Amino acid sequence: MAKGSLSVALWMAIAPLKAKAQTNDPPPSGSCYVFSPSSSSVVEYSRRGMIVWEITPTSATDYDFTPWGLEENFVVFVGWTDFMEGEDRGEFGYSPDGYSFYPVNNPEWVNAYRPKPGFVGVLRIAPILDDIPIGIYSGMPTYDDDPVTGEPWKMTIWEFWITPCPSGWRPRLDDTLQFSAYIRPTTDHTGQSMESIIKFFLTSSLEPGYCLNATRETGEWNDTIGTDLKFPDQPGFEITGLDHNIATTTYLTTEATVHVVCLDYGAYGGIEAMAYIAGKNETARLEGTLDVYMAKIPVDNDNNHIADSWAFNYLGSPTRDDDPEPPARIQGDGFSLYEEYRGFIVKGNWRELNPLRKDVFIVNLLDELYHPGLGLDLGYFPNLGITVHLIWNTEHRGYVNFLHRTAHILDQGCIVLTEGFFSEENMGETDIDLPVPTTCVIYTETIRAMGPPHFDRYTWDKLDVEATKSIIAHELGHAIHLQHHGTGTTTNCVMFVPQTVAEELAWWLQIPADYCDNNPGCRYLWVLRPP
Ligand SMILES: [Ca+2]
Ligand SMILES: [Ca+2]
Ligand SMILES: [Ca+2]
Ligand SMILES: [Zn+2]
Ligand SMILES: [Zn+2]
Repeated sequence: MAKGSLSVALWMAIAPLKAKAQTNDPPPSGSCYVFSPSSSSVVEYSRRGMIVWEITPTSATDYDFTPWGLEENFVVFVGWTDFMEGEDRGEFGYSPDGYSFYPVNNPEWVNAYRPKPGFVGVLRIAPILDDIPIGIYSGMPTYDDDPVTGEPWKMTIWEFWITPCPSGWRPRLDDTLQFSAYIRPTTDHTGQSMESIIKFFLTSSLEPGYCLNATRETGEWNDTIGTDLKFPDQPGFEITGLDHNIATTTYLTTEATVHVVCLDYGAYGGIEAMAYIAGKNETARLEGTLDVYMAKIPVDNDNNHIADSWAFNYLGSPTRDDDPEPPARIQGDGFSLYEEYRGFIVKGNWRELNPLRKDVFIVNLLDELYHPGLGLDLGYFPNLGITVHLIWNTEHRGYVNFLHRTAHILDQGCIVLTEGFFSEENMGETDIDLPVPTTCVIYTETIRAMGPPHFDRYTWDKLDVEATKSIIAHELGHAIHLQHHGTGTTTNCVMFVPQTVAEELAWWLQIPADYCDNNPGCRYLWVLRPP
């Protein structure tokens, strides 16, 4: 009985204490600090990245009642939480050095936290604590508290980014682009707004004019003398810089969208954004990257100043000039890859060229000014298959790519085809050849005077037109380095020159309407540029 009464007495002694413990005990308490592996100070603000955070628990305590009074219990870590769920949840583990990271089974071994690389926001990290319900000094059982979540460490994982240039965009005169910069989260872990002045900076190419043969000089901010990318005046921004290259928000904000105007068909450059975040000036990352701090305009990952979306960007070097078609003695047409991309104004409309095809520029005064409607066109010259761009006389300065700067390899001349009326000696005359500016003069009155049946310098016989077309092809042939050939060579060629009266009669009976394929083979002997 004595033994039993002792038990009862003990039970009597514990029971009220236990009841009291249930109402008055503090739960286990504890927290943690978060350190950056690269510094010895705790972290409150950090930029998004692949960082392993070091966690150091604070001392954790619990007090519960034993028959000898309030007494400390041991507290253990039974887990960790970042208060996130599913996909967003980071990992707790062990890191010996702050960089490598290992998962662990025992929450007591945790000293590191690895967030999801994309996480941006207010981060909270806390241990989950439980007591060992035995008094440290007495060894007596105590109230067994439920596990509790400790006081979380709070910090702000921020990011500041700028949106990219649309990937399919290529530069065009007066196009407008939009770029947005964002600071996130908008409110930090202390409840303060993350807003800042946001400043955008443009860097830009400085091509003269807006393509290789045209400019707009108005004295206005958007003429095409200066840089090729500029900030127009726009609400919400102060625009500064000699080249309109700085745009500063006029108010504090966590996001801003700025407009950029393109003033050149070959424009290239980039845009950066800066803001004051957590006590420092910071540069925006390109959206979706960790190590790019500029949005290129246009998208140009191979750095050839040509939009990667351009069909011929794959040809690579901006100075490349080896247009293969149609075949000739020397490949290329004198226009670099970048120049073919930047393009020309042709009769008032912009066009880009094809770097796989040889291009030539001609002003055809003979047909368009002197003899419209006669069907002279370019005579039989188109048979060579060269891509001809017929421009106005105002669209060249002798040279056609005269407004050049980037990736220029050659000043390429324009051919002017014009009327000379009458000459005692020639039906046509060409002063020099490309790439020098070249004039081809056709003496149509001389041709008409020689052509049957009327032999009249003021009337156009059918044969006069055919002969003129042949002479046009002959002179344009000279302009691209073709030479005469005579007796013993292919006679049915526009470059064939009769040496005898018989050959001359034969010429008028069958006026050559093409270039020869062999002997000597004028079709392949021309060149548009020096080697
Ligand atoms: Ca490119
Ligand atoms: Ca070319
Ligand atoms: Ca070409
Ligand atoms: Zn000749
Ligand atoms: Zn020939």
